[in-house]
Amino acid sequence: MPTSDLIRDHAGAWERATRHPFLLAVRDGSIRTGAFDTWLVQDARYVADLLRFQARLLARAPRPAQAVLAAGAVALVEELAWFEELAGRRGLDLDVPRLPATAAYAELLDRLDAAEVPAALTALWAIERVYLAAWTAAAPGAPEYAGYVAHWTTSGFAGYVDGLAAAADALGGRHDAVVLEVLDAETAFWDMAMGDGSLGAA
Ligand code: HMH
Repeated sequence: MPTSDLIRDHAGAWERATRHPFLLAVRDGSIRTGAFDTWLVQDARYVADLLRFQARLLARAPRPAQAVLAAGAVALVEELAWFEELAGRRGLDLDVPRLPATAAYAELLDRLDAAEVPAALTALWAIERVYLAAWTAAAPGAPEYAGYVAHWTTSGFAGYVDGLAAAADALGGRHDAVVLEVLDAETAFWDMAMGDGSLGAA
């Protein structure tokens, strides 16, 4: 299967994006509140960008890929509502500019928007597969973060990722270059959160 080959053949890039110090610090509780909040606010921006990309991909997807992409788009809308609720609870302003890694990732999504459907769908699979693996590496998480970690490691989410893999594999091709770009963008996103304490340290 092309998607499983992409995990096997790029193990180092997957490792960098999923065993990141940010995630290990969420697991052991040493993450600064400011770093976590920076990540959360930037991820809310990112999910809005991802929804736009995914809706466009749905519009041009072949018939068998429609159901999984449509369900995923609904889940992203729900994720945005969840971020709004979290931001209210944590006293965070979501209306902030994108930091450089978020802007660079948005630019990558724009390029994927112009890519052929098999490459774009494989990239979307990588986006979600790496995210599931990343939060799984943080599990169960320190007590104050366990709820977040659980939210991003549900069996429903894992099933969605499997559905994307099946849809991508059905279209064929390997698409190594876009997958490696996604993995680098993910690593840079975690780096960004750890590098910015501007929202206030714990
Ligand atoms: C940075 N990658 C990032 N954020 C997310 N929410 C996902 C992937 C999955 O939706």
